[in-house]
Amino acid sequence: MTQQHIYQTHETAWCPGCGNFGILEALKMALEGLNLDPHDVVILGGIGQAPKTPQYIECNSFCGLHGRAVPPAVAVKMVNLNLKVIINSGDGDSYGEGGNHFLHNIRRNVDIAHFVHDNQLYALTKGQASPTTMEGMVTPVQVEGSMSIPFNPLLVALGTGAGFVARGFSGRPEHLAGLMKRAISYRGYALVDIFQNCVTFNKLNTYAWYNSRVYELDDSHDTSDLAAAMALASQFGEQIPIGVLYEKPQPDYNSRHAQLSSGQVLAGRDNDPEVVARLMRQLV
Ligand SMILES: Cc1ncc(C[n+]2csc(CCOP(=O)(O)OP(=O)(O)O)c2C)c(N)n1
Ligand SMILES: [Mg+2]
Repeated sequence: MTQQHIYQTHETAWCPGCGNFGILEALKMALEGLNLDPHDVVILGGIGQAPKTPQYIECNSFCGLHGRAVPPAVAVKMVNLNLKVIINSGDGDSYGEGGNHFLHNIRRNVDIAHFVHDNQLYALTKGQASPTTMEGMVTPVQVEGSMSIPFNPLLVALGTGAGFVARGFSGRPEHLAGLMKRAISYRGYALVDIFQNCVTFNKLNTYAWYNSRVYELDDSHDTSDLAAAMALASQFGEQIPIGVLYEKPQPDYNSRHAQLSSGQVLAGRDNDPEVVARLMRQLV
């Protein structure tokens, strides 16, 4: 049985004014809008301020190691195909330490919605540069300004074959909830990179900075057009598009896998405690 307003949220350790609040609100709206029972949802994160999200909304949750949100998410989906698997994690967690998992899970196309809270730095560890930090931005560690070329997650995802790529903004929670609903409903890996202001450490990409630049894509954008999506993903200046850039149905991992496609998943198997006990005895 499902009903509205069933997702309880908890007191957070985030700073007043943090963009994470808008993302949490959008997530709750999306889950309730899709009428998903908390029992059927798993939210995972790694380590960081953003990856605390799974702890603040009541459903199944798991927080792993820094950069390691994707592997347990893949595992959860594989043992129980009936669960909706969602990652809420940071830009550092997803594209830096977890960059390798990000790339290769796009190729595997496991059915996961990945919501990246992109505040363009490492907030939990006090503001060092992340892969998406803008060139020249001064941080407590990059005292002469970040010298690396920023990572473009949308372009990388499109270039690696992702079937669903979107961008949102924490300051537009209703718009963001719409993107999240589409990403959760998409069958396969779905990336939503979410601009998120960090009031404490990012004095460059502020709420006002994002708010004056983002514009919402309308129906005139053909979301099946990869070249158009790539052109939009490259726009990062005075104007930055938000919305679904690209959506293309393609077979997900489970439907291509011999056992998983026939529904033979671990969660559905009988558990013989005697077999488990025998295995345990061999290990001790
Ligand atoms: C292997 C490893 N490397 C580094 C750290 C330290 N660390 C914890 S969170 C974090 C950065 C988090 O940044 P991000 O993922 O962008 O999340 P945010 O705090 O910005 O929301 C770092 C470097 C760690 N815990 N483990
Ligand atoms: Mg971050």
